[in-house]
Amino acid sequence: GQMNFTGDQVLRILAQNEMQLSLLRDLEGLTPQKVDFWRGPARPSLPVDMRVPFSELKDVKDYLESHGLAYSVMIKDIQVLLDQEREAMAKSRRLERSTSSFSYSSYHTLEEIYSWIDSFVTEHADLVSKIQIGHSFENRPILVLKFSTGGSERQAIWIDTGIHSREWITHATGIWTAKQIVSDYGKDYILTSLLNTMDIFLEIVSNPDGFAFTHSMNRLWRKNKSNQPGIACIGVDLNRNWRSGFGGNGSKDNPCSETYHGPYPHSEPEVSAVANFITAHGNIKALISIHSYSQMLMYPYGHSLEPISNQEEMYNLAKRAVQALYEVHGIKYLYGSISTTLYVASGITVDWAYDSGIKYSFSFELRDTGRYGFLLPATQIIPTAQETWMAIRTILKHTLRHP
Ligand code: VAL
Repeated sequence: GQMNFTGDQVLRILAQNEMQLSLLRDLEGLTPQKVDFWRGPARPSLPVDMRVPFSELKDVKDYLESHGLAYSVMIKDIQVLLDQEREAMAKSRRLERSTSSFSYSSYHTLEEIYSWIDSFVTEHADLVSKIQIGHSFENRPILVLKFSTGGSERQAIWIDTGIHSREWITHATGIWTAKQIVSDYGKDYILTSLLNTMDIFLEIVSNPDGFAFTHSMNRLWRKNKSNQPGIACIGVDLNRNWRSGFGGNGSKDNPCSETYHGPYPHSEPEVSAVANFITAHGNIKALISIHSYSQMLMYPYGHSLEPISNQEEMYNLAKRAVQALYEVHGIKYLYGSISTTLYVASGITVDWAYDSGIKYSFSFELRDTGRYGFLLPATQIIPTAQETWMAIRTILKHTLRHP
C-alpha cells in the first residue's frame, strides 16, 4: 500500500550566506537519508525547502538550531495534504464515471491518462495522433501526441511534462494543453498559423514508471525506476542523464541520491527514446521541458554559467513570455538561465536540446513557490495551465517568426 507521511514536515530555510548553504548541503549526503530536498541549496537568495520524515524531525531541527539556521515550517503534516488529494481524486472519479466525462481539473492515474489519450486521439483524429517512441524500464509504453495538419517532415515543437514523476501539476497541465491546442486551432491566429506549417509533439508522461509509483506507493517519487545489479538504491534522475554536461556539478554519482545521473549518458530508456526520436526527426525548432515547482522560466545552460550564444534573444523572449503569463492570473515568474536563476544542474534535457541545435530550448518550473510544493491542490490545475499556455504561446509565436 501507499507509504504514509504522517508527521513529515516541509521546512524552509533562507540561508544567509555560502557557509550556511554548505551546512545544508551536508544534510544531503547523510545515509540513511535524513532529508528530501524539494528545492535544493542553490543561492542565498533562494529558499531551501526540504521534507523531513517524522522520525528525523528532532535531529534535523537540532542540527539547524545548533548551526544558527533559522527555519519555518511550510507544511506541518504532509499526510494531511495527501489525504485531501486522494479524497479529491476519488470524488472526481465518481463524477467522471457518472457523467462519462474527463475532468481537466483533477489529477489522474497513468491508466486514466493513457485511456484519455486514446479517446482524445479518436475524437480529434483529423489533428492528433499517438506515437509510441519506446518502452520504459518496466516496459510501459512511452507515448507522444502529435498535432499535425499534414505535410511531410515539417518543422516541429517538442513539449514534455512529467519527467519528474512527483510533479503532478505538469502532467495535468500537459493534458489541458492538448485540449487547448485542438480547441484553439482555427480560432487563435498564432496557433493556427503555427499548425499550418509546423507540427507539435507533446509527451505527457515522460516517466511512466515513476508516475505509476507515485500513485501506487510513494507520492513523492522523483526518479525513474531502473535498477542495476548489485546496487541497492533504485532510480536515475532523468533530468541528469542527458549527454550534455553529463556527470558535472549538480548531479550525483551516488545511486541513492535524488539527482543520480545514472551509469552513462542516455542509459535510461525514457531518455534515449526521446533523444533518438528528436535526433531522427532532425527538424525540432523549439523544445519546452516542464517541471514544478518555483515559478520560473529558464533557458540553457544548466551545467555551466557560460552564456549561450543567443542569450540576449532568449532573455527577452523569456521576459515577454513571463509577462504574458502574469497577465492571466497575476502570478510572478523569475526568468533567466538555469544555472544563474535556479542552480547548476548537469545532464539536463534543455542543455542537450540546445547543444543538439534546438535554439529555443526552455524549461518551466510551474506553480507554486512552496506553500504546497509538489502537492498543489487540483483546484489550481486550470489556472496554472491557462497562464502557462500564454507563455508557451509567446515562445511559439517567436519560433514561428524566426524559422
Ligand atoms: N528543477 C530542475 C531539476 O532540478 C531543473 C534543473 C530545471 O531537474
